[in-house]
Amino acid sequence: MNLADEGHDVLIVDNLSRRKIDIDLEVESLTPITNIGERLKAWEEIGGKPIRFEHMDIAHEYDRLVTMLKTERPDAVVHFAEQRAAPYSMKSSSTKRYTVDNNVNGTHNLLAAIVESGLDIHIVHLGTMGVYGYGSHRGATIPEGYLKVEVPQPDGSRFEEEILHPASPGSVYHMTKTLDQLLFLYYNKNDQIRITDLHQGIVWGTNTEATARDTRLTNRFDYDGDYGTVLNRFLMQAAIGYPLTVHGTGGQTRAFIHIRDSVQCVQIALENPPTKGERVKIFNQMTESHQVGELAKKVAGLTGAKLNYLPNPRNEAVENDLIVDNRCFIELGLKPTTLDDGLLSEVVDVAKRWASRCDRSRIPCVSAWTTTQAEAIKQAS
Ligand code: USQ
Repeated sequence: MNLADEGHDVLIVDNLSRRKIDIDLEVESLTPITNIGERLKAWEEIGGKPIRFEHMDIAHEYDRLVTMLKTERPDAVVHFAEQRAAPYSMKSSSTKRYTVDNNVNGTHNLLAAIVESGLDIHIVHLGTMGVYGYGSHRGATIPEGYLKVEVPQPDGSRFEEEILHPASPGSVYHMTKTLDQLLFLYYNKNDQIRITDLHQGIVWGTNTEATARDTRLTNRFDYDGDYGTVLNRFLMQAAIGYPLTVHGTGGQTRAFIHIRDSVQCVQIALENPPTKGERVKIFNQMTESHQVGELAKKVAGLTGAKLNYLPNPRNEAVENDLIVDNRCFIELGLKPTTLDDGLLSEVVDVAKRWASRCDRSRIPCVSAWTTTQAEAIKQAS
């Protein structure tokens, strides 16, 4: 919607898999989500530039994808077509295999299709901060994708080189995004495909300026243990009087970005494409870092919610540091929306409005990373 507002001709290509996963998991977004046809109609009714829609599974309908690219001849493809939840990806061998099949195939099909089309199409891909991992970086700043290293030579001299930052995924989902990075590296080197990879942090907030224009355009608000992300979950839990579900000690530090900024970043990335032959551009799409336990305390302070420290279902460091370089977006004009009591309260208000739609039994995170974590969750319940 933001891109249509900017005057772009937008075609959505989607297999609507997220809606099917809702049916499988027997849980729905806290906010009611209208079907795609109704959403597009609502957008036009309120004066939005028409957006078209094509139902397609890019991971498995390769020939249709090539034909579509040749017909549409887009300047850019914004690639969001991936299963995006870490807990869902760790639920069972079936969800692990689905996540790898969908995410890796989808990305590779898109790259191969662009080469086959012969067109110069810029890919803007939604990657993740999780590719860098959440171990100790020993106080070092995480660079935007590339790490400067010194390589020792046999004669004792050294040369400097920039390599892709070592990958350290913390879930099968995050692993697929590290695999995407290698696919991009290769196709950029071999075929000079122009690519921007957005290493996004955890999104919080519910509405953007465009989605707030009509209730039929409301965003998803995932609160369940598989798809809900941490800050929105805490805010929603506070809204319904459910003790905040802090995993472990809450010492995990993560990168965050408000949904409005996320939308803004995609636009900035599209407006500043790499040149032909330039290496993959990597932007750290985050505005601030916070410790999960500190966030819980902040939400508790704001709302009076209670904290509940739970056995961590994830196999992750108890505590980590996270200093991130995000100069690329700031230099290109991003004005960060940082954690602000008003915006936090806005999420609580949205959650309160739809509280009756909440299934409290779906709040706990029960997807365990290993049998050790599964055992700990069982013991505690
Ligand atoms: N956590 C809690 N309590 C909860 C939920 C989560 O303490 O109720 C903790 C988790 O154990 C973890 C941290 O909060 O340490 C973040 O969890 P999350 O579910 O908010 O985020 P994550 O699984 O890392 O994934 C989300 C998105 C993913 C995106 C990623 C960006 O689902 O698509 O790539 O954030 S990042 O985390 O920067 O890699």
